[in-house]
Amino acid sequence: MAHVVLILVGLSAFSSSQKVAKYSLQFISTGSSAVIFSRNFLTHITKDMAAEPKKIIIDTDPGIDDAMAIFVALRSPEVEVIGLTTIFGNVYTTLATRNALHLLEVAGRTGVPVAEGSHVTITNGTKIRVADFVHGADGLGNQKFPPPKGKAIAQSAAAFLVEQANRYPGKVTVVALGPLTNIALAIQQDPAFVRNIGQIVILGGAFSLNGNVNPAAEANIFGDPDAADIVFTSGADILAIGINVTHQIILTDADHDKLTQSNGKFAQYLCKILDVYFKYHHDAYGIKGVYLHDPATILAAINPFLFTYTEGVVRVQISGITRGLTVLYNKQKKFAEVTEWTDKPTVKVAVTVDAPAVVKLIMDRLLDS
Ligand SMILES: [Ca+2]
Repeated sequence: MAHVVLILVGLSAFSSSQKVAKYSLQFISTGSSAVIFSRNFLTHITKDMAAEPKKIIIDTDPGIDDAMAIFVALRSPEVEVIGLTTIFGNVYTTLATRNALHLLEVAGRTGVPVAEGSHVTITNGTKIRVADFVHGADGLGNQKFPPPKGKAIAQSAAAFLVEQANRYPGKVTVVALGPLTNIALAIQQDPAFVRNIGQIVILGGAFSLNGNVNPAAEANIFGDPDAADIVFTSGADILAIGINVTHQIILTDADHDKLTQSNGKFAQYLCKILDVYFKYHHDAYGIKGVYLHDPATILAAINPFLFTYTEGVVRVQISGITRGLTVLYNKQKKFAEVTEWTDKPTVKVAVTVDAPAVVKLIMDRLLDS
């Protein structure tokens, strides 16, 4: 019952805008008692929707679905991409930087700065896991694209994140599409970062289901679990989009056909690189389609109402066979003992998604280019 009261209080914070009213109805229709919003959260969102384009920095390890995500962001009038920061994950960091520069050249958006991120984990670990078997050895479907003409800026990713958060306090959203090393470094370098950054939208975690690296862990969290635990417990305003929702968001063979038939430059480019990604999903999951992890997370930054959320404390296992496991404490039980979750800040974790709406938006924006 307490949850229902919270929702109604939250809805009273909406303006009379029709756009917002539509989202409200969609939200109510989920009927999930697990969905908890605070008044502040909803006020924050409605304020953002009415404002000018939201400034976003995409922290990325391109990556085939990263490429889609970057293109969707660049085609979305609701956001202004003010920079890309790079990280290891799908590929090593050097290649991630090269691919980020390349994708901006493909998009004709070379004015967007690229800041190179860490080559090692937050604990200086040099044994990096890369997912070249998912995205191809070059991260972009083994297409042997020519090297980009542009270069990364001199600033590190973490320094760039800190600088932009200071320049536009409360106005910058970081969309983190790879391991969280750069974000954790920004938090360590500037204690004010968690207050100055508007929101951190994270693609990461497997909440209440198996991971995609192993049964425990999702790939981005597994890439640097120590960094992920720092970020989740930092007190920043965090939305986490885990594979428990992104595995419902599938680009099908039929959608692929539509991209193939499109004259749009992004659609044509993506058709070149998608084959490797389709083959991996067919072999690994037995599905005829691909999961849209990264582009869906961009849409969560643009319109959080495409998802519903629960709120709680997330801790990350940093050792042992469950290294990279994300465990959400939903605050329903009051434990007698002090736990590793006690008194830690809460984050919002996606629990449901309007998958058809998300796929349609991604397709519309990729086809219309
Ligand atoms: Ca990624």
